[in-house]
Amino acid sequence: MKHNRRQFLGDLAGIAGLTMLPGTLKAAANAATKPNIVLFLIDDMGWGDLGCYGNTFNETPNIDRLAQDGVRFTNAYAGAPVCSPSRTAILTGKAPARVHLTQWIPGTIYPHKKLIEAPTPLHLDSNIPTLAELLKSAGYQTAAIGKWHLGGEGYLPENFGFDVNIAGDDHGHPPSYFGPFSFHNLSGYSKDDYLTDVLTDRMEAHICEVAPKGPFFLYMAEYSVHMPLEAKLAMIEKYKRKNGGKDEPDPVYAAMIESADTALGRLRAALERAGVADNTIILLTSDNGGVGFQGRSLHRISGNGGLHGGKGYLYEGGIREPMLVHWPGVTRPGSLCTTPVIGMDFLPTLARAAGASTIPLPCDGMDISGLLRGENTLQRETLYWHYPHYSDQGGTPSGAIREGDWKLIEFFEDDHIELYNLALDPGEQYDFASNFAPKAEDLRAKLHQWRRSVDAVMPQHNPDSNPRLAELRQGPAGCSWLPSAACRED
Ligand SMILES: [Ca+2]
Repeated sequence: MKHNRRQFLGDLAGIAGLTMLPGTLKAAANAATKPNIVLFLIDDMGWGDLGCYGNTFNETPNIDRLAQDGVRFTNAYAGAPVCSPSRTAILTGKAPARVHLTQWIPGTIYPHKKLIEAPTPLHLDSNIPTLAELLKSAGYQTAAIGKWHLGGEGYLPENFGFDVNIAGDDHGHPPSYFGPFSFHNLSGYSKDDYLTDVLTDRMEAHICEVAPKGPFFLYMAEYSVHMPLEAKLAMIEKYKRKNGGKDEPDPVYAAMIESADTALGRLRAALERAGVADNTIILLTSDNGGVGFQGRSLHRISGNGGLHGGKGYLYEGGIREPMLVHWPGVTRPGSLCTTPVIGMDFLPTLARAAGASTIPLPCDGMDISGLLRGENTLQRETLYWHYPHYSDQGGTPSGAIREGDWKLIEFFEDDHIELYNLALDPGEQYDFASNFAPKAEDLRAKLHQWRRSVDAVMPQHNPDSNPRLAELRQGPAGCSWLPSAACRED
């Protein structure tokens, strides 16, 4: 197999484009020096939804304090514009295109769109080593709390290297944020219990249990702030008063973000109480851009900080993410990093921090610990995305490349391209494809070459294409014709 787990465990390989990790092999011998690692993932949160990213309505004091204590990235990207492939990028260090998991699981079928989408697997490939397995082999206690969305029975977090799994299964979102709940290893509770708070309770108990025993890796994957929009009433009322009763900014969305912020605050307090705050890396980000408009909603949910598009698009609003890293003794308080980074970078970076002896190859990410130290040493010219799918938010099959300040998006339905300069035009309002045709063609050629190199699967011509029926959707097995909220799991 190309990505054999056993091979990986015995393999002495380097990080893609880099070499081995000499110092960290020695550090591996001394577990006491290993930092704890918390990957705090908020679902579907837009680039501009946090106070530290310029939002003046949402209240995020704890996340803002994390930014003050660590480094804030302004050009951090998700590996994909929707959940499952973005999480694949984070947990495997591989581009979603390479492992052919490019759509949220299980996806939606559009029988009459212009293109037939690339096939979507129903779970992450068991042969692909994960960050959890890597850290476990480096002596870490591993836990996943919250959303998984990379498969159901047989493909749960415990099947991919996590010792503990609380609430992680095939749910792409909760049926409701209020109890009773029916997740894997999290059920019961009452209608007065709010999911974000319940997960935080479990997180606190978990930290209390594992912190004294040795290094730990916690994949804290909030279900919030994904649909359905549901928050605690008192908090909603606070934001309604704040915006004078208007629909925008959305008071429920703001309340959901505040609950996620409170969870981050409680995480840091729990680390303090356990005496490990000074030896714990916290990396906070989201898996894809915020939802602009959902269903028949006439008001905007996330503005994505003024970026174009949102979840389900390869425009910046769909893939550029808030990202904060606090690594005591490494990151400089209140620092800023403008270098582009991407979800696949987390695995090699955190593996190196943990003193892992091997990095499974091929790896599409790079170790960004130099950037965390404030050194602009990353040798990387290009970032790539491949989304051969239709999204429920309106995105169409497309691919993208960023090189320096230039970004090209190729739309597969008609092969047209759009070229943007993100330094001059971060909102992607001015398409320069015809003005800078040689540049556009150069980037298109690089994008095609990259797709060949990772064996990316392309969508195909649809003989049943019918513009009049194009919006008809068919759910996966068990679902009837959409729209049906019960079938929407992205
Ligand atoms: Ca998501």
